[in-house]
Parts: sequence; structure tokens; C-alpha cells
Amino acid sequence: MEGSLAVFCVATYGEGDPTDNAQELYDWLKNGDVDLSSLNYTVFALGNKTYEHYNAMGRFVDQRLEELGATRVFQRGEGDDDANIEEDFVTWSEALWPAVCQRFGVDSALDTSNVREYAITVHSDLSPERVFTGEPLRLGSFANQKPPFNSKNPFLAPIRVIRELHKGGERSCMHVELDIAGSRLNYVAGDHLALFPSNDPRLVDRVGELLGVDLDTVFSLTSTDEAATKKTPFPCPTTYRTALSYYVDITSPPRTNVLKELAEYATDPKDKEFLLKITSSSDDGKHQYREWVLEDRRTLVAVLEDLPSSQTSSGPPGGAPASTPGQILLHLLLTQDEPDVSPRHAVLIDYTTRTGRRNMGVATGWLKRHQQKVQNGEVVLAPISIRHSSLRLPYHSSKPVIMVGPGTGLAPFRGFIQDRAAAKQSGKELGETVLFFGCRHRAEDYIYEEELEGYRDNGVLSGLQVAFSRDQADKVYVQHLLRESGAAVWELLEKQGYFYICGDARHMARDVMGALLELIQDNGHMDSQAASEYVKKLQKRNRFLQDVWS
Ligand code: 2AM
Repeated sequence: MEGSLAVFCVATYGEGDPTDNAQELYDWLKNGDVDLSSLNYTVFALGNKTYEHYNAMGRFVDQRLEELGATRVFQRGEGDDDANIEEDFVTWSEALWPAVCQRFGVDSALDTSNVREYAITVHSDLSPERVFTGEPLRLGSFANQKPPFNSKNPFLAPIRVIRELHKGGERSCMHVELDIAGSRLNYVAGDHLALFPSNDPRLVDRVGELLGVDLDTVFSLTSTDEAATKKTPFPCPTTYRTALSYYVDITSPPRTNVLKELAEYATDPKDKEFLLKITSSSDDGKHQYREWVLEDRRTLVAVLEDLPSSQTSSGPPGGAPASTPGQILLHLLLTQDEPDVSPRHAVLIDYTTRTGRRNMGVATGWLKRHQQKVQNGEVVLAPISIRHSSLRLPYHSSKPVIMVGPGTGLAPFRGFIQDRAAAKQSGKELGETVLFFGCRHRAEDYIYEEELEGYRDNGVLSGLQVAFSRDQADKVYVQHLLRESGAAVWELLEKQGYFYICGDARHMARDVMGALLELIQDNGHMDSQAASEYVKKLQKRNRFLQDVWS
């Protein structure tokens, strides 16, 4: 439409895939041949440089819209979550605004800071069964469980086991067993399990306290844009307590828009000036935001504690009930981030920040809070769904597989090995099954040691190679062992073998890929280009598969 502009903020997931909620758009753009010549657009891509397919989705959407005739009003921005995605976005959006104003003849000096995306209604007369209590979509879906279960309708699975896998050391890695009997969930080894955790009730209470908000207030946020397809940012009506518990991540550092709002309320001029500074786009401001918020890992609670004059607990008396500074801030906080429902990798996050605070990821905290209960025999229900992965065993168990999965990268391969064991048990022919695992110390984090060695002894694993990186003076990593077994690995690849990598993307996956290319060159007598093509061919035939993260 003339005079309108669509801004696409597009994230890339996994191996250059769309996120769940962009799948439909992706299919439509890919297959459709619509005429988009009346569309004005720009794209901001969100990704992480440590992944091979950096911002592949954002780039695809940008290119495809242009091919379908749409007009790119401003160049694509790209955010790198490995560096500072917030800063990338601020820099891009600051250049975007004047360009848009110029194009559409808008006065760029207009102050838009008070335009609110959502209108707030406080309800005083709703019966409890009409109020959401954490369900992602359908009211009552937790109390009244009905299949099919998926990310919009999680299954409440009883937790059977939660136990620590590390035998020593400071770090932790948990084994969790869930009962999915009767759920009709369809799960194949290699798939991801999504857990929908909730925030620590004590942290939620603390936010309420510091903002001076009654957390049991029932409210709704409704989009002020009549054309918006999404009427509410999360299921409403609900309480502040539920919204803070389920619909926002309060363990992450707050974004600049929340801090900007906070600056409005700070009564100490020094706090105000500081907040304005760190939310500005000056180099110094960006630097301070990075240091003080990101690197110190300050959550909203930490910010409010460290700048006490910005706490709104004693907010001005009077005013409409839905518009105390604390509530306004809360609404902003609640609309800044979509609740994160994409399955994450199974790494626990629990550390002490530079300011001496203990920070825990939402899921880590959730599991730790429930561990004791499960061990005491209480029934704890975990809201879960399954996300299918492209990491798959070959259809025929007779094909060889080579799995490289140090650390928590072992997870899908434990499932693979169990599947192969079952195949063997049922009399099927089993191809070579080789696992490269890596950890720091044999005595601490060699997880599933007895189980893996059992599989080696009974012949399910034809090879089990473990790299202990810190048990001797020099580092030994999976890729070193892979190189040492170069000839044998090459032989398996040539026998229609499958090669898998799972785990850290930043260093491990890249280094393993390097080692693989080298062993192909050496043993296949190829130059580096031919080796790359060999791997590309494997990839095309789904015989080289990765599931990596950073
Ligand atoms: P490190 O911590 O001693 O460096 C699981 O996390 C294992 O992966 C650890 O033993 C870790 O070793 C190791 N690791 C670290 N960087 C790696 C890399 N680039 N390639 C392979 N393994 C790596």
C-alpha cells in the first residue's frame, strides 16, 4: 500500500531454518508467486555469527520480497547475537528512521516516545476460570489436557527422575526422565524436547516489590493497532504474577527501551543521567551498556537494586490504577520480549556475576527448584513439547555411523545408540557404530560412563573414543582422536557411512569439520577443494548432519 511500510524482523534457527512461528511465511514466500509490488519493506535479520548459516532467513526474506516485486525502502540490518545484537539493532534503527521520514514525508523530529503499542485494561470482576495461568494459547489447557500436544499446547509430563550426572567438580549436568505415556507425542531419537519453565517465584515477587505493583492484579494488554494480527502480546487476561512467571524472561539483562523508561522515574539526577547515557547511541553510551548491563549480567532486579532512586515502589500517589510508573514499566518489560518457546540446547546456566550475584537460567532454576521434590517422591509436572530435528539415524541399521558429540553434545547420540542396541537385539544387522566423546576429566564429567562402556563391551558400539581434555598437560580433543583414526573413519565414509556432529558451534564443530576435511584429503588423496566437495556431497545426501549451538 502507498504510504505504508512493513518491517520484517527475522530470526534464523539451527541450520539456517525459520523459527516455528515463521515457518508459514517461509513456505509462502518460497512457493508463492504473488505480486508484492505494492509492498514497501525493510528487513532486520537476527542471527549468530558462530553458525554457518548466519542470518540465512533474514537474507532469504529480503531477497525473496524483492524478487516478488516489493520495494526495499531501507537496506537490511543484521544483528549478531555473538557480539551485541541490541547495539546492532539500535544502530540500524537510528539510520532507518530518517530514511523512512524522508521517503514518506514525515517530520523526523516528531516525538514518538509516548506512543504505546498496547492499551492496558485492569479487570476487577473476572471469575478465576477466565484468567490465564500460564497456558501458551488455549485457556484452561493446563487444567484440561487434550491432544494433539505441541508448542502451543504443551503436555504436562510427570518427571520420573532428575539426577546429577557429574561425579565431581563445580559444574552440573542433569539427567531428566519424563513420562509421556498416553500423550500420543511422537518422538524419534535425535529430536529436541522443549521444556516450558517458569521463573523463580522469589524473583517474581522481588520485581513486584521493587516496582510497587500488586502482582495479583488481573489485566489485559490489547494492541492499539487495529490492523494488528496479534491482539495481545501473550495470553490475556492474566495476572502480573502469571505474566512475569511464564511470559517473559526476567533473568536476562533488560533492553534499552526499558532502561530509558526507568530514566524517566529516577529521582536522583545522577541515576537519571547514567540511565540516559547508557541507553543513548553514543559510542561511550553503548560501551557502558555493554559493560554495566551485559558483561556484569545485570537483570532488571539488579539494575533497580543498584540504582535505588529508580525503584518505583513508592511511586506517586493517585493516578489511574493501570498507569503507575511501576505498571508502565512492567508493561514495557512484558512486551519487550516474546516468551521464548523455541527449544534450547540442554546446557545448564548457573553462575556468579561480576557483581557477586548468582544468576540462573530460567530452565536451570526450574529444574533445580523441582529436583528435591521429585527425589522426595512428589509429583512434578513439566510442560513439554517435541520439536523434530533433521538429525536422524540412517534408515538401515547396517549403515555405519560416526558420531562426534563432546559434552552435552552426547545427548542425541545416547538415543541413537539405544536405538541401534534395540535393532541389534531384534536380530537386525548392525553397521559400525563409532562414538567420539570428549570431556574434561575421566573422574568428573565422563557422563554415562558405565552405560557407554557397556555398549562397547556388548558390541553395540564398535568404537568408543573419549578425549579427556584436562587429565594431562596437553589438551586432547575429539578432533585429535578423529585425526588419529583418520584411515578407519575414511573407510567407513566410503562404505556409505553417516557422519554426525553435535555440540558447541563456536569452536568444536568448526575444528571437527577441519579435522574431517584433513582426513578426507589425506586418505582420499584429494586437494582441499575436492575434500570440501566430498563433504558437500555427503551433506546433500543427508549423510553429514549437525546439530550445533553457541
Ligand atoms: P576444555 O574445556 O578443557 O577446553 C566438553 O565441553 C569438552 O569439549 C571439554 O573437554 C572441552 O575442553 C572440550 N573442548 C573445548 N574446546 C574444544 C574444541 N575447540 N574442540 C573440541 N573440544 C573442545
